[in-house]
Amino acid sequence: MKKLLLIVTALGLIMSGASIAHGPSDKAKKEKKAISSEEKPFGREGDPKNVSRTIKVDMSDKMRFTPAELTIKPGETIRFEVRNSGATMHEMVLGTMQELKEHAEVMKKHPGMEHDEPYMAHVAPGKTERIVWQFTKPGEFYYGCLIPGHFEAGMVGKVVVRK
Ligand SMILES: [Cu+2]
Repeated sequence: MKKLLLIVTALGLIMSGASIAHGPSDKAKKEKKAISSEEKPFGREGDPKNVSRTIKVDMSDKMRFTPAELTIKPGETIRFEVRNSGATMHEMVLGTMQELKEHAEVMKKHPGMEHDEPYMAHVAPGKTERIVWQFTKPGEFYYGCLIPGHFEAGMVGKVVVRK
């Protein structure tokens, strides 16, 4: 009798768990995570299921990215594992040189500005964040840290996309 009660209780738990999993909050979460189809000059948000390779990038208080130059084939989806080995905040923002320069100007005027896009990672000291990006077209693109003063100090790297 005691055993049966346990089974019934366990079943109840499983069923309530299942109903939570299909609730609206879960659906909303999934929608938020949907991969953006927006095509930028330097590519588009990548699907984590189609990652071609992982590239580790380190950011330091010397205002440098390591590595500072990458060669990628058109169509490759890259998972960037972006580590901040410094003691201050850094970020990796992908873009064209013009976009990064414009963005850096905006950041200077609004240092506390909050922004989040699939082509950027804000990384706290000692932490690692990820970007999954597909480079769809050949060209020369860049990644910069747009925290005021960092880009100007040379915190920028180059991505060459070519066959
Ligand atoms: Cu920085």
